[in-house]
Amino acid sequence: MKKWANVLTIVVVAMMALSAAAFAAPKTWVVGFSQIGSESEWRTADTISVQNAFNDDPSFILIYSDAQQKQENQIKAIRSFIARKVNAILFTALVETGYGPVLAEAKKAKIPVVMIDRDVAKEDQQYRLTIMGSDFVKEGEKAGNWLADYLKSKGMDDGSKDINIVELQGTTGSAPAIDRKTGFANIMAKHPNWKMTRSQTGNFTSSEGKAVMEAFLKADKNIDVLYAHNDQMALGAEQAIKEAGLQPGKDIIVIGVDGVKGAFEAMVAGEQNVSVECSPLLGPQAVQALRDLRAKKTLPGRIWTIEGIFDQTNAAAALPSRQY
Ligand code: GYE
Repeated sequence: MKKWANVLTIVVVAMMALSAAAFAAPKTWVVGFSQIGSESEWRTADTISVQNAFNDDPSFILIYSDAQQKQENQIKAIRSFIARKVNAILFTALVETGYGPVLAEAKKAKIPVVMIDRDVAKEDQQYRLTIMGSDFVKEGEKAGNWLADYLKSKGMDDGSKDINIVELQGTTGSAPAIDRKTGFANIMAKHPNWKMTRSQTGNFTSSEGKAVMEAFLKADKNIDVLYAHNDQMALGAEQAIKEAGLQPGKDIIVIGVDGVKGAFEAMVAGEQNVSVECSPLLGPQAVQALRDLRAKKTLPGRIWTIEGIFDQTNAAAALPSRQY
C-alpha cells in the first residue's frame, strides 16, 4: 500500500513539474527598435502601434530609438543594440542601401533582425530574417489602375489627348518611393498618352509636398493629375493648388497613398480623389513574430499586410471606423 502511495506521489510530482514547464512564463526578451522618425501621420500611427503592442506584453522590453531621418543614427542605434546583446532587433530602413556592414555585425552576433515596413536592398536581405509590411509596387499599380478606371468612367481619356501627370516622390532611395514609382510606371506603360511632366521628391512631408507643388504650378499650370507617394505630401500639395486659385480634386485629380484620416477628410471635402491604403498598424504582428521566434518557430520570409483602396465613393462611410 505504502509503495503504491509513493508511486502515486512520484507521478503527481512529475505531472506538476511537466505542466509547470509547459506553462512557464516565457523568458523576457529585450527588443531594440530602430524607427526612422516622425515625418507623417502614418509614421506616428506606426510607432504608437508598435509601442502599444509591446507594452501589452510584459514578457518583452522594447528599447525605442528614433533616428530623426538620419541613416547614421540608425547605424549607431543598431550597434548599441548589438553591444547590449538584445534578443532581437526590429528595424525600419530609412533608405534601402548602406546598412550591409551593420546588419552583418548583427548576424555575426546571432541577433535576429526583423524588418518592419521598409526593407533593405536585395544584396543585404541575407542579413535579416524576415520583413513584414506592405507591397509598395502593388500600391503604385493600384493608384495607376484607379486612375485609368476613373478617367474612363468620366469620359476624360479616349487615348487621343495627353494626360499630364506630376509626381511627388517619397524619400529618395527609400523602398516605398522606389516601389510606388515602379508600380505606377507599370500602369503608365499601358497608356502612351499619359505623360509624366514633372517628378520630384517631397520627402514624404506635408511642407515639402506643398513647396514642390508650388514650384510645379509656377512652372506650368497644365496639370491633370497629381500622384503623391503619400497622403501627407498630397495634403500639402492640395494647399498649394488652392493657393494657386485651382480646386484640388476637380481641376487637378489628386491621388495619395496611406489612407490616413487627413486624406479621408480631404476626400469627404472633395479635395482629394483617392487614397491607396497602406496600414501602419504593424505592432500586433511584430509582437506575434517575436513570440514565434522566441518559441523557436520558423518565420515566413515575408509577412504581407492586407489592405484596400478608398475614394470619394466610399470614404465618408469608412471614415468613422478608421484607426489612423
Ligand atoms: O507611406 C509614408 C511614411 O514607409 C510605408 O513612410 C511607409 C511610408 C508611408 O512616412 O507616409
